[in-house]
Amino acid sequence: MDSAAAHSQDRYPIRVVARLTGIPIDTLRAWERRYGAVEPARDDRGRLYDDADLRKLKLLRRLVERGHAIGRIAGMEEPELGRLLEAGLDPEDRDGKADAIDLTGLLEAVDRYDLPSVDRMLGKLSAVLSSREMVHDVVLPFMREVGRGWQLGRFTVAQEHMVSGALRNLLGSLARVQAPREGREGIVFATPPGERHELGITAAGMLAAAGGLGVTYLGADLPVGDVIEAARRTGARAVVLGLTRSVGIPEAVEAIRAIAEGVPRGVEVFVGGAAAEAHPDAIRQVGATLLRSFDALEGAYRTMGGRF
Ligand code: B12
Repeated sequence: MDSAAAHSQDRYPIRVVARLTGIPIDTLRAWERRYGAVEPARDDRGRLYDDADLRKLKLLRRLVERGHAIGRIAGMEEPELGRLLEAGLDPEDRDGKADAIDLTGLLEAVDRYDLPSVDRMLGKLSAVLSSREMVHDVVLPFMREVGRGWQLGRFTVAQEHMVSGALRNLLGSLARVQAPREGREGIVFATPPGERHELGITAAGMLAAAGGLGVTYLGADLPVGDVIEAARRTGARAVVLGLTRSVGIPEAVEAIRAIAEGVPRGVEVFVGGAAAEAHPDAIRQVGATLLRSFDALEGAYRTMGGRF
């Protein structure tokens, strides 16, 4: 038997397919169950995929990264998927814009402190939406609703923390599935000392992952030296900071100055969030770049090789 024929007999269990395609096991199962993306053979130990399945899954993954909805493309054959990939994606054609996603189920699960359901619903949505749609159409509106609920007394701080944790998990899985492609450097995400509003940088990290950029997510309220050290040790291309609270602005601006001065030459420091928007001159004077919106953030990511 020649080696091509031998290879065509190869069969891979789901954990190997997850590793080879970069698609998490839960997502693979969801793509199969709901959309019949592939129909692997089975033996008594579970699913067995062949090379054609692998090729199709890799194509699907790349198309989803570029903004196609899995529900629309899962049924296509390999040549059609290949043509779609070559054609690129007209942003106007992106799915998911027309229908607002109903967040009622998610918010009710938060009401019940039902973290497994929150995780499950977010997981299901991320299986069918592109990562970018996930951020714009689910995560940001969900964050806003939870924020509003907290202010109105519907949710406690504990419920808000529960949601923050679930979103950090989601960021982790997006960063894993959208592993950076060659030539694209990483970005460090943090908030300066004293700033505990983290959700803006969580969303910013998700968008970076969606664009195929590397994500080093440090979280909120970090010592300046730690941010600089992380940027240095990871060879980061940029640092993205969030600034929401308008209390303690002089200290926060000093922290941003120290980060901008302390990171290796060429590493750009971006700052977004309500308090940053309210102090554009201060941000500029300390050598950082203000991002007024997530669109501006995506523009910055594009200059670093991010694809949307
Ligand atoms: C959730 C929340 C918290 C949570 C934060 C949890 C977490 N893990 O992040 C907790 C409970 C910790 C918290 C604590 C406090 N909070 Co609070 N909090 C909020 C709340 C309800 C939502 C904020 C949020 O994350 N929204 C989701 C994000 C994505 O939306 P956003 O903040 O509107 O940001 C938009 C843009 O600015 C942009 N953006 C934001 N960040 C970034 C980053 C980048 C890079 C980019 C590009 C864009 C961007 O994205 C959004 C676009 O839609 C707001 C009120 C509100 N409804 O906004 C108050 C609010 C921000 N908090 C406030 C206050 C006062 C506090 C406390 C002092 C309360 C207290 N007494 O303890 C502490 C301070 C803690 C600290 N030291 O930082 C005030 C701030 C007032 C001010 N101007 O300073 C607010 C506005 C409430 C209010 N009206 O009084 N808070």
